[in-house]
Amino acid sequence: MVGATGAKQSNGRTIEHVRNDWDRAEAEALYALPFADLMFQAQSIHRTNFDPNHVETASLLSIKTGGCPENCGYCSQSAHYETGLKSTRLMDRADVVATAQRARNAGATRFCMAAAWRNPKDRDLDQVCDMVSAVKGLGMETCVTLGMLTPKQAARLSDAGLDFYNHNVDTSPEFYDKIITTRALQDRIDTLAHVRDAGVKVCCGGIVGMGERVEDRLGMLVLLANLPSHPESVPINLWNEVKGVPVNDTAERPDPIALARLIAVARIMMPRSVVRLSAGRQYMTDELQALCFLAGANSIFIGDVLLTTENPQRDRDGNLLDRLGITSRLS
Ligand code: SAM
Ligand code: DTB
Ligand code: SF4
Repeated sequence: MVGATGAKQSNGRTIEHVRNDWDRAEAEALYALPFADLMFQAQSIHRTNFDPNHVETASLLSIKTGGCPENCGYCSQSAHYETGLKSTRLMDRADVVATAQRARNAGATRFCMAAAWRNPKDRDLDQVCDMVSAVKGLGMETCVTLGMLTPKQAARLSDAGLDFYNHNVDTSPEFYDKIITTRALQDRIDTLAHVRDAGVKVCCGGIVGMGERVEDRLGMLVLLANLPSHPESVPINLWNEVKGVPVNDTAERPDPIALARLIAVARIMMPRSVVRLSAGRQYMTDELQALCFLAGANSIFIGDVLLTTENPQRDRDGNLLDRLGITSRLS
């Protein structure tokens, strides 16, 4: 059977071996399975490793917005494009903590702080470390995404108690330089290694809907699944439309079934990773989100905004999860 990576236990459950040697042909064969077979395999693996009726809730805050020197062709915050976004300085710690507290009260278990930097300056990192310690003190999981890090910077964040570092590969190695040319994919992979070495958990995924081929989406999953350790969190973002950026010229939203297939393949290839249905949920119907949860997605961002773009309203999310009998901190 295509994708059979585990052995049957006496209770009928499958023990999944976490593999880091996936090849493209295997990913393509999984993706091409009849839909029911693919979903069954993904759901079986999902319930072996997770409570299938629970979804994690994370909240985002842009702690330093805009003016970024990188040229990521999808991003509202790049200084290379006229997106109409107002740049800001690094927020004060007290404002960050107050926002985290509101997010916690609204049902978030993880708070992710993002800065539009190519890499943090050591002075800025001191302030971010203080924010991390304070948010952790609220009893929330912490995540930051600050661009590229040196090993020393990663160690400082670890010492501050950081739980997760988000740093995405964004797309396949082949499509990468159609989207970003100011840094190489290898730079991103090096930062991920520094984060791992510092003992911080990795949040790493990418974006679909920028004009990439299905092969690129699968190539991205192969890249993620073949990292030395699977990222603990894998955010799959659907490109959130931003005016003025180059991706507008190529963007094409995947058909809903293609998106559910992709989530299922991610679940099968990275059986123990939390897969987050990240940006772009506001373009998805309730039915598509339900299919993605069945396929193995088990995390979402909550809150009316992500960093600079829209996210579904809390009531819509709460209502959807209730109707699906999915538990979360939202209800
Ligand atoms: N500057 C840091 C970096 O690039 O690592 C952190 C912030 S950046 C906004 C985090 C990730 O959000 C990007 O790597 C990208 O995958 C995703 N992202 C950014 N803009 C997006 C958009 N318009 N739609 C979907 N995902 C987006
Ligand atoms: C991730 O993969 N998605 C989040 C988080 N990591 C930092 C960011 C989504 C950003 C969507 C575009 C915006 O709001 O600016
Ligand atoms: Fe800068 Fe991150 Fe946006 Fe790229 S994705 S332009 S690095 S803020």
